[in-house]
Amino acid sequence: MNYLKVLPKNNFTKPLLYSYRRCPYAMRARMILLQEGIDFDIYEISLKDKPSQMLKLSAKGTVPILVFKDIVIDESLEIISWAFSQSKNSTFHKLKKNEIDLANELIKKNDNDFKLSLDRYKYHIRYPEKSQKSWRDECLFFMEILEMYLYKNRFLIKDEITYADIAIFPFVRQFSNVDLEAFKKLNYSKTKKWLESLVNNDLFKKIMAKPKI
Ligand SMILES: N[C@@H](CCC(=O)N[C@@H](CS)C(=O)NCC(=O)O)C(=O)O
Repeated sequence: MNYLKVLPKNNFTKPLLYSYRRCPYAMRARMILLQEGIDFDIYEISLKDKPSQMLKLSAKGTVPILVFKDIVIDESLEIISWAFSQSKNSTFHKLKKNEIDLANELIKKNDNDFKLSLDRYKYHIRYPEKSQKSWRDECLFFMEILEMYLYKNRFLIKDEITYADIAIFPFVRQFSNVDLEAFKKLNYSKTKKWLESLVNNDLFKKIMAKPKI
C-alpha cells in the first residue's frame, strides 16, 4: 500500500485505489486489499475537489474506486469481492455458505438501515424533526443485533475476523465517535470490546496511518 503524490496518466502497473482516509467505505476496501496481500497504490482525494480523472472513470463521484488495467470498480463491496477473487487462498474461500449468507445479511443491514440512522444522528442539525438523542436511539437496533451475534462468537460470524467485521466496524466506530461518552454508557459490552479490538487491529492501524506525501 503506497500513497501516490501524482496520479498516473494511464497504463496502471498496479491496482490504484482512489480513497479518502476517513471514509468508512474506503476503510473497508483498504483493509481487505491489504489483508489479501494485494500490492496497490492509493490516491488520497479531497471530497471537495475530486480529480477530473476520477470523475471521468465514475461519474457518481464516490470513493473508494479501484482501477486496474481495463477494470473500474466504484462500489466498496465489489472491490472486496474483486480482492477475494485474486487468490484461491483468500480468507473468503475458507468460509461456509451459511457464514457468507449471514455476513452479507449483516452488511446489508449496516449499509441500508444502520447507515441511514447513523447519518441522522451524526448530522442531526439537518434533521430537526427529532432530537439527536432520539436519532441515537434509532441506531441502537443495530447494536442489539451485533451484540446478539457477539454473544455467540468473538467476531460477528465466528471466532475469527471475517469480512463482515471489516465491512461493518468502521460505521460502528463512526457511531461511537459522535459522542464517545454516551457510547461508553451503553450496555453493549460485547460490541464495545469487539470495536476496541478492531480499532487496535494492526491492519486498521496501517490503513489509517496518515499518508506521507
Ligand atoms: N456505496 C458506495 C458508497 C461510497 C460513499 O458514499 N463514499 C462517500 C465518502 S464516505 C463519498 O465518496 N461521498 C461523495 C461525496 O461526499 O461527495 C460504496 O460502498 O463504495
